[in-house]
Amino acid sequence: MFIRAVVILCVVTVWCDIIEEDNVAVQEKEHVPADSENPGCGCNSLRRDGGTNTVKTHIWHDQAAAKYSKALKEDQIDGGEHQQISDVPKQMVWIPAGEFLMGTDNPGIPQDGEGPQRKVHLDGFYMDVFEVSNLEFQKFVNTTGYVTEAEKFGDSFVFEGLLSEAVKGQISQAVAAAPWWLPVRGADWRHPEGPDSDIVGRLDHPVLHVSWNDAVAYCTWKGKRLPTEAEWECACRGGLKDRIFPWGNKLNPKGQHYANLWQGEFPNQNTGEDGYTKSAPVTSFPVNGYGLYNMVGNAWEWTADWWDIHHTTDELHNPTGPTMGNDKVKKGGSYMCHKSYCYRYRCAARSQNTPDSSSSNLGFRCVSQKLS
Ligand SMILES: *[C@@H]1O[C@H](CO)[C@@H](O)[C@H](O)[C@H]1NC(C)=O
Ligand SMILES: [Ca+2]
Ligand SMILES: [Ca+2]
Repeated sequence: MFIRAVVILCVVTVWCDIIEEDNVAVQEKEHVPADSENPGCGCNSLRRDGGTNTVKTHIWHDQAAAKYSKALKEDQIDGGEHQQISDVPKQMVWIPAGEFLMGTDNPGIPQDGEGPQRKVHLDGFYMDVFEVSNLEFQKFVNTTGYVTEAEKFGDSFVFEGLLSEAVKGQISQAVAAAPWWLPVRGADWRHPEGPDSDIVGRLDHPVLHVSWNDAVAYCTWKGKRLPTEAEWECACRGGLKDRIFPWGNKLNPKGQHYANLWQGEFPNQNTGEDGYTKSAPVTSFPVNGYGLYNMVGNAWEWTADWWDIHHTTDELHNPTGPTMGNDKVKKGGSYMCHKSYCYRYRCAARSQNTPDSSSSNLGFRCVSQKLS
């Protein structure tokens, strides 16, 4: 999957940390909840019954990749819609090659393996400016007939607060560690809050209820791939060095909201002070230094890497994470994240799910070495 075509598009090397904030040297003095206070959002406990056979997953993923690569090639010959790359430049931005500091020595959630901070070198790459939207995913499904894993399994995890009483009444099983997550029959990307919901009026919102395998199939079809965790985090930092958020160290500079998060008391009260109590259009909120939207908040984003909490401090070049594992790394947090429960809307923060998992706050975006 990780074909790294060496494309020397950028002769001058621009370092990831080239942009420095002048006067934000002091780390933000915010209350960081102790581990005991921070049971987590439970969004890492969402896994399908019977766990995951990673070997099987690999085969599935390779097949999917082959299938959609083929579709892409055929489409190129036919001059298919997604090959109209005239609108691609504004959909992707170039993240320049360079080095950056990955992770943090001041972890918000140490047990997630946010530290230690380590120097990582990356080749340049293009990244989708937006989370993949329902509209983009609909184009993919319309063209290929792709069926997501949530549709195959017949269910997906939905945050209880989003469900109608009718749907809630039919569900008995919940996630032990996080009772606000309910497995909902008929929940999928077209029905984000279960069978009585739809995406009408939300085509510009991030596609949700997509598994890691689904995300890989989509990116492959687009001639792209999922970002490695290192690429995602470098992009999240937007050229800033050693900052908490994509825009700096203050959560709400000048009282403004920079991301779609949770305000109020989780999980019972969401005031929607930032304008949204669930997902927001992928075009919402200010961009970071690289011109990327919603790197933290809105939808969690899958990365290519397997999950592990132990990291070497050796300087690495284009790290791709562990060679195997049970869970894939997701980054950025979501509209459900609140400091009291899920202080994961930080570039160094991370969480994990099995590659077949899907939920009402998990999406993705793709990267590529070149634009075509
Ligand atoms: C996908 O197909 C449906 C049903 O034909 C149609 O309503 C929708 O507009 C199509 N979406 C895209 C993005 O082409
Ligand atoms: Ca919100
Ligand atoms: Ca996001």
